[in-house]
Amino acid sequence: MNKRISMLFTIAAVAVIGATLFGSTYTQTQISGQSLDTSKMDVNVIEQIHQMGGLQLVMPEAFAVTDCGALAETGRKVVEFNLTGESVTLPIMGGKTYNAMTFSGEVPGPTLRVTQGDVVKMTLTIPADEVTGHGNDMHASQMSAGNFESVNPGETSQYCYIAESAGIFKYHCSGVHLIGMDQHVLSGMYGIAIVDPVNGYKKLAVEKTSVSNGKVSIDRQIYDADALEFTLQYNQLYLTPEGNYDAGAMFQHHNTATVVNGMQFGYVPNMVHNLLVKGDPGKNIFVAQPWNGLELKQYQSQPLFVENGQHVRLFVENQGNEPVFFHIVGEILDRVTQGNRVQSGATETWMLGGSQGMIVDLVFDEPGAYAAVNHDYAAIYTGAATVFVAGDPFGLNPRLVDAGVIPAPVPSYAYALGNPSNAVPPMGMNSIAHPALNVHGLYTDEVASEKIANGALPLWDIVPTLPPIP
Ligand SMILES: [Cu+2]
Repeated sequence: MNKRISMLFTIAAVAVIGATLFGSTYTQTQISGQSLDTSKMDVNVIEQIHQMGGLQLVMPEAFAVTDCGALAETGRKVVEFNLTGESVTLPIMGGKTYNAMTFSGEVPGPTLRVTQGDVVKMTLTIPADEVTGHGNDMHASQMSAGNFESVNPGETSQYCYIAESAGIFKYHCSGVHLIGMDQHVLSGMYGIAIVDPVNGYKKLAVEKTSVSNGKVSIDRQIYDADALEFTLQYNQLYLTPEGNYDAGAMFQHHNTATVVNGMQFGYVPNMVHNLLVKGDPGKNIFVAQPWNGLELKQYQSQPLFVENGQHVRLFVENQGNEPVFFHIVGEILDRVTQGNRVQSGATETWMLGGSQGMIVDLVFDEPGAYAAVNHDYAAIYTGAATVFVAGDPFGLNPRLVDAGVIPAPVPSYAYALGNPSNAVPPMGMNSIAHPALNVHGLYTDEVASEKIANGALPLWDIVPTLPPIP
């Protein structure tokens, strides 16, 4: 049986099962897909259709066209997105490791960033020594599932699509003949595509109030569309004590960890921040600091640094099986966008179901440390707490200047320590460049070396060379 026929057989089988289960809902004609009975149709309507030139089956362009050659000649920008499928061993909290499956050695996989209307040329390569086949389904595409085929070790596969809709979209391991998609995705084979709106992002309006002669009035503050951007991807791990995927735990929704960008508590302070703030690397300034120590290299936790009064844009995706109740302790989400439609403003919490994303725009007004959480206590305590530090809440500027770490006071610690490389998406049309990036993320040493070659700071090498902080 060839591939296409076997797929049609599968669809027919599903239809028959559906008909059996739902009895009267399906007629035999619907199941077998036989011709319309025109004798029962309105004759005038048929005549009208005839006069209009007849019915024609029209498919949206992005759905119909997957021919990379044809799409390359449409005059659209073609963006190549190359991934490899690799099983690797990566650390988990508590000093253990687990058997991860990755796109290109990273969890989450590399972030794709394009502009609405671009052609994405997606190429998946599976190394010959990889233990299993993999696939790739990008939710930013609109193509028949038949295009997402399993790619075997030693093979390369490609598909093309037009990114027609703006927003944040999941991609994940998936293939028509791929068994164990749940294992692959929940072991790390997921990522996002950001599709910037063709006309750019909108300015951000934040409502404040002012008082004059005892009367309160609205004082609307407008921020430019350009923003400092981060990505936060939520997921769970379902592991046996040996670090293998536990399907039984998954089916019972008994996760063993909640991860943000692949790690539990990956964005909290570490010993360097302890030293800066408390003068002692051993005195923790956050309740849980599991990735604490220069020897952890790229896995050492790193907070996210922003300026006060700065437009911040977060691309948030729920990659997992459990809902995410996204909330930032001490802040209000100034704007929530899904697709490119604004869903809410001035919101305390916004919920994401599985495989759902959003863009959160906000401004941190006051200096301080703010925890972005999944406001489900089980998720918070198992890893879904991410620390943003806005401005200079610890008064470190004079000490950092005295030590020669920075030449003059800075509006955020990112100027001294950088922001974690795996939380920062590629630059888009309204991105503010981060002052610096540090090498941080759940990825292999090979990937870490690539990040260093591209200018990200290996803090584990740099920090010991800094003059002592007075
Ligand atoms: Cu896979």
